Amino acid sequence: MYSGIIDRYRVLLPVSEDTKIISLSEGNTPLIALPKLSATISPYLTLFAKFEGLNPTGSFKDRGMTLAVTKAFEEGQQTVMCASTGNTSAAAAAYAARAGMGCYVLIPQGKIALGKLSQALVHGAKVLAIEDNFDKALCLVREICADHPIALVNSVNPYRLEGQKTAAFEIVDDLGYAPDYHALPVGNAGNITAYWKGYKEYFDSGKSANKPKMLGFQAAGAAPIVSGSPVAHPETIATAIRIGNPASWHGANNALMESCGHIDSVTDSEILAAYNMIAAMEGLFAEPASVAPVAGLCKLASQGFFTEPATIVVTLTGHGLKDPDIAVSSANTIPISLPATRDAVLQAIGY
Ligand code: AN7
Repeated sequence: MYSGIIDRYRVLLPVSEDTKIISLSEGNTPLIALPKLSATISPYLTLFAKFEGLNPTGSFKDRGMTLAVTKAFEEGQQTVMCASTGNTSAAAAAYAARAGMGCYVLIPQGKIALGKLSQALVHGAKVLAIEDNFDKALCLVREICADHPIALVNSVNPYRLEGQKTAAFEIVDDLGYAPDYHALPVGNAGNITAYWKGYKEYFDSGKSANKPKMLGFQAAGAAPIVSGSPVAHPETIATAIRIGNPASWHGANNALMESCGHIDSVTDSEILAAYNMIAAMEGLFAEPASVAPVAGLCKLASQGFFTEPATIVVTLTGHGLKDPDIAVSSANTIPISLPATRDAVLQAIGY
């Protein structure tokens, strides 16, 4: 039994035998078959969800954060800092607490989901809400960390991507091969860069015989890579990917080009439809940004993109509980208030 991704993939990661690992037993997330969704989207497709919402802080960020905080601790740093649309701040706060380090997070005021904010607060991070967006927050954090003794733990820190690549290893280890396509949401573009690195490393070392084509999906109001230029005022209900100038833009383009992949955008209403569809049809609750690739596959299938049988893994990057406001406001139903009687309950359920 392994305790976390560094323990499991130690030889493929930049750690030594003496490295003290800061872990919350992240990783080893399930690959869940999506038979009903597959049949609904296209007769050609066999879909699996890599449910990263089941990591300790509820998102894929834990994979990168265990390594970034482990290395910061090893280097003698006492404090970490990040800009975040929410999930990075939750992970940074949790792993910093685990390490006994301080943590500062810069977030766009009013634009992070309640679950994520509560995590940063409960783990004791100092939360600074700026009157601007994520892109500005990241600029500020990069400047400050460059000339202060604070470790930057955004995905511009290469250890973050090294940790995140382990999700690709797990998929190949579970399936026995790489899928034909791998679909995921794109915000700052670190994850698509990291997955591609992971798939390539497994291929190059002979652990898989093939590599997937990478499919990235941005929200239509925050789609700089799709349009080819930065978005000054990104907007989407999927606040996790409300990013106008991705730090790993080059990495994403490289992954798309090398894998012969494709990047596309989906509207907020397409995202909400996918959010409710996967929850109702397959019992999986993922936050809005996470289902952008589900919406994207619906869009591509309806355009005739898939013309032969294909296995596709979709990363569900964050748990639905992260954003309870969206869940309640977008649900097709509301709680029914009743008197506390047997008759009232029976009547309400139609007997
Ligand atoms: C659920 O937390 O950028 O393309 O600051 O939380 O690697 O940025 C979050 C991003 C997808 C996009 N899904 O991944 C942050 C942050 C969820 C996310 C993404 C994020 P990247």
